[in-house]
Parts: sequence; C-alpha cells; structure tokens
Amino acid sequence: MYARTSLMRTCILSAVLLVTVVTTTTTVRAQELPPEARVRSEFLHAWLGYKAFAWRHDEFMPLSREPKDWYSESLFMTAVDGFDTLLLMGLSQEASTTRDVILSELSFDKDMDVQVFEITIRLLGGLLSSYQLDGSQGFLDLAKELGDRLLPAFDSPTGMPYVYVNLKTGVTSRPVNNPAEIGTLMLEFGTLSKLTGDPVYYEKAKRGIQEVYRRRSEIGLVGTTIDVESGAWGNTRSHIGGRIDSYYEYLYKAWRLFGDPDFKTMWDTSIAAVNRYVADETPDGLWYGQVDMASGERVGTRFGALEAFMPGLLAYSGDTERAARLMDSCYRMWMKWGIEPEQIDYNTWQITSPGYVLRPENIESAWYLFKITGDEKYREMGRAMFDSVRVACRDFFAYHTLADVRTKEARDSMPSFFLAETLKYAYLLEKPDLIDLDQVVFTTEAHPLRATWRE
Ligand code: DMJ
Repeated sequence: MYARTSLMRTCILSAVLLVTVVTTTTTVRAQELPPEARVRSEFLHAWLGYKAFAWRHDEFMPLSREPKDWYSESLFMTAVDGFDTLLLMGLSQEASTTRDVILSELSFDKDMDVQVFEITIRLLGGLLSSYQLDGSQGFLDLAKELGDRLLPAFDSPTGMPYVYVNLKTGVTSRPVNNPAEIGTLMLEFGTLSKLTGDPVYYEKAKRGIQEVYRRRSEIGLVGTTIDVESGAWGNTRSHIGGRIDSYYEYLYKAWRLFGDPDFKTMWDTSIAAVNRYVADETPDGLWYGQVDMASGERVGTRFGALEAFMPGLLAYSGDTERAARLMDSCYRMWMKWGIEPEQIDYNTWQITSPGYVLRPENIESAWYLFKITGDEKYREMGRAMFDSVRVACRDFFAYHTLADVRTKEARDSMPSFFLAETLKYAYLLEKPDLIDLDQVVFTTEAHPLRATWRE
C-alpha cells in the first residue's frame, strides 16, 4: 500500500515537473506563437494542471493542488466538459487518453442526488457534442444512460423538473426550481431524442419549458423561482441574470437547432417583453435590470458577469443594433476594474458582488458579435478581456478564480466551464471559420451541436 502511494506521488511529481517545463517553455515562447496557438497553450496549461493533480476527479483546486468532487463520487466533470475543446483545438493525443478514460471508466450507476441542470449542461451536453465530433458510439451510449437516469426528474404534477434527482433510485428532491434550470435542458434532451430516435427526452424537456412559458405574467415576463408541484411563482423578480438567463437562450437556440416553430413563437413573445420592461435605457447606455414580473415596475439596477451573455444572444437572433450597445456596456463593466466583477449596480457603478469565477459570457458575446458582424473591434475586445484573465488568474499550475476583482485576491477553484467555454470562445475568436453558425448551435456550456438529423 505504502509502495503504491509513494509510486503515485512520484508519478504526480514527474507530471507536475513536465507541466512546469511545458508551460514555462510555452510562456517564454508565447509571444512568438500565432494567436490561436497562444490560446491553445493556455488551455494546455490549465488542462495539464488538472491532469497532474485532479485526473478522474470533477475539478482541480489550483492553490491547494487538490482534486475536488461535487458529490460523494466523481463524475469526471472537467474531463467530459473539456473534451470537445481538446478536439476543436486539435489536441489529439490528449483527446485520445481522455476518450479512453471516459469511455472505459465513467459510470452513472451511483447512489447520489445530483443537480439536473448542472449535470445536463456539463455532462449530457459534453457527451453529445463529443459523440458528434469524435464519432465514438460509447459517448452516445453514456449520454443515453445519463438521460434515462435524469428522466424521473420530470415526474412532477406540472411536468416541470425537480432540481435534484438520485441517479440510482430516481428519487427527486427540491421542488422550488427556476426558469433557467427548467428550460436549459431542451437542447441536450432534444438532441438525445434526435440521435437515439426515442422522442421521450424531447417531449419531457419541451413540456417543462412550455409550462414555465405558460405561467408568464400578463405582460409576458417570468419570475425567478417557481414551485414545480403547485406551479406557483415564489420570487417574482424578472431579469436576465442567474436563474432566468439561459431560459431565454434556449427558447431561441431550440428554434435554431430543431426548427420547431413553437420555440420561435415563445422566443418572439418573450424577448419583446424583456426588451420592453427589463431593458433599461440610461444616460450611461443600455442595461438590463430587475422588474416585477406582474407590473413591470423597476425594482433593481443590477447587472453582472452572467447577464453578459445577452449581447451574444441578441446578435445571434438578429438584433445587432441592441447587441452592439449592450456589448459596449459589458465591455466598460469589464474594463473599469481590469476584469469584470460578478455584479454591479449600473446606476451607481458600485460593485455588489466582487468575485470573478472565470466566467465566459462576456468573451462569448464578443465572439458572437465578431462572428456575426465581422467587425474586428469585437475580436480586439475579446482578446483584451482574455489577456486580463491571463494576467490576473494564471498561476503556476493552472488558473484560479478571484475573490475580489479590485484586489485580485486568488480563490482556490477552477470551474470546468473555464475549459469548456471561456478558453473555447477565446480560441474561436482566433479561428472564427472553425464554426459555421448555420450548421452548429452552442449549448449554454459551449458544447457545439449539429442538427445532423436535418441534413
Ligand atoms: C455555465 O455553467 C453556463 O454558461 C451557465 O449557463 C451559466 N453559468 C456558467 C458560466 O458562467
């Protein structure tokens, strides 16, 4: 036993040494590399840190150099979430090792209550895009197994899913859910239906999102929390931030991916209401704050890193004029402190939540605007934002989050979406032709899905 532990340590230390040598070398040479290779080497830096200290675990804690699992056992979160970025970046050797580990060792037969939304966007979405990009049947088999284990979540009186489901027993818990966690299952469950030929996943996810939409207020807005058993709203604040954000994103993207006109209708009605009531035209530019869902009365002027997905979605759905104005606000929010805080009050420019957790949304929006308008200024914005992440969050072994963007105090975490999303969009800014937006729809976790069933 002692010999094995000591051997493992030696292996880890050798790997770390290798990481250090590789990343130091790549840093020294970074300025000589073409821009896309520079982003790729940053991805490798983060990935190899994860591999050296947290391989087969959900996440890497870069300061303590320890692995972290979300639940009692690992679901290989970072490996699955980051796999399609490896493929898109052409890192085939890393992809090959990762594919082998996922396909031979990942199991969902675990007696654990898991958060349906997070598991869907990171794992189900990751497995589906991996299947489409890589072609290994094992990814689709795992996706189907996971989809089947998540399905009991929809067994509520309203058809809206519970927040948690047990992967082994199917027992559900936490009936107070929200539009984002209910709606942001559609692309993944819908794609699973299209690829397996079994309509059940599409139907359950569509019913869930429709039940939220059906309960919108008379002026067309949804609230922050909803009880999936009674169908009653709890928190009635309406906004585009956390707990609502990707509900809107999936109304539009489901239309793009599946061509189902019901989604187009729901999107058109919803975005009109959001632009009428939630948007806030201030002397300082365009923002989206908080309003009461029934009256439309303004109850808050908060905006932050999560809301920064909206310029991208507006541009993608054709409203480039509004997208450009909101992107300008988002970029100013980023640059005021050299990196964006989690949330500010846009009336006073006071920070209301000071951290930065390596979120992608602002860079993602810059990518959509660059891709759609072709205006180089957006690529420059994305580059500047990513550069500041590199300066403030890169450490010896990987990347860390920030406790406060003013002090740049480090926090011991590297969420899997940094590899799945932030680095992917930074890379796509340098390789815009890699993706054809008429063929591919990105999930909220930046997993590219293709409507192969429509080709
Ligand atoms: C990701 O998991 C997804 O983008 C989600 O929709 C919002 N939060 C994180 C990134 O910030």
